[in-house]
Amino acid sequence: MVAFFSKLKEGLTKTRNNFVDKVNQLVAVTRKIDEELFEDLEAVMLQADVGVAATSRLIAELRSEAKKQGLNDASQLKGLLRSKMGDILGVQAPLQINSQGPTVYLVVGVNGVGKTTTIGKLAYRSVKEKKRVLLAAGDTFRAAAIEQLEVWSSRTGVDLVKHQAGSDPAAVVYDAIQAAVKRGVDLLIIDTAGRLHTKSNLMEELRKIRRIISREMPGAPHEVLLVLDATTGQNAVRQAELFKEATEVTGIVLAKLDGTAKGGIVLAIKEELGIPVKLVGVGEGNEDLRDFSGEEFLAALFGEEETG
Ligand SMILES: Nc1nc2c(ncn2[C@@H]2O[C@H](COP(=O)(O)OP(=O)(O)OP(=O)(O)O)[C@@H](O)[C@H]2O)c(=O)[nH]1
Ligand SMILES: [Mg+2]
Repeated sequence: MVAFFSKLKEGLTKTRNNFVDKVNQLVAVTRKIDEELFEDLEAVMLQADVGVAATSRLIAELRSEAKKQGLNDASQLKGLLRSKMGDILGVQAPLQINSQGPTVYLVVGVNGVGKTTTIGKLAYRSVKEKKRVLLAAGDTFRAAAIEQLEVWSSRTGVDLVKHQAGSDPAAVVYDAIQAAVKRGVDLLIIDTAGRLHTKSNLMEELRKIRRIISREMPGAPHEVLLVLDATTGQNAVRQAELFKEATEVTGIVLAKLDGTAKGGIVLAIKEELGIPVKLVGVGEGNEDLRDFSGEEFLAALFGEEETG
């Protein structure tokens, strides 16, 4: 537990320098709360990838709250900002679980964002929770992709459904669903090839995969998890928009939160897309994945101690 928080805190150092430290500097040198201060705060948030929508909302709320509470010392704005950020991030959104049979998660995203690694870490965690897990190598595009999932499968001791490289991913998914039901597993996690959100034929393939899952198991997939790379900033929001159009994305996995200067993206995603961030990744190790908690994120970002 402590290890994860330390990693998150350490990983958000660049975002802290780029965001929280600048806010601190602003409120320290400016004693008075005035328009110029709000403009400066706005600029800091925008360049920290908080995004236009979340930034506008935060500034408007700071402005009206400062007035309402009759604040006049700029240093009082910092606590207010943290609490308003907490309101945007909201309460934790747990992963959906199917109590009637196997739970199915479909994992999607652009190339290299961390899909396969997320699946490996999720498999590791689920095995630790005594769940029976099955993986599906739905990325048939490259032989190396299947091998990479095989490594995770043997590392975590879970079975893998795979076909040859170059085969139809929909056929792998079909087999995997049958196997999941027949073997009575608790969780089936389906990997998919990285695809550019702008390539419509690849997005159509995703729709096909999803149709097959729902046809073979009504109610599934129970989560469509879109993995985003936290180091990409605003482009991640655009990716999410297009994936959301192509297929119902139910949750975001924000990978690579270790070492990003653009951690403000968490706020942009929540405010602009309304899709909950469900998991965060802070590295390539087994234990480097956790359910997203807005409170934990803010504590790490603001450089506080673990809350508990
Ligand atoms: N630092 C860090 N690296 C990560 C994290 N997640 C994944 N990676 C690394 O990012 C690279 C890509 O990860 P993959 O899991 O292969 O990404 P992918 O989305 O499956 O990639 P494609 O299948 O090629 O589209 C690998 O080198 C991973 O080890 C993370 O949370 N933190
Ligand atoms: Mg992959």
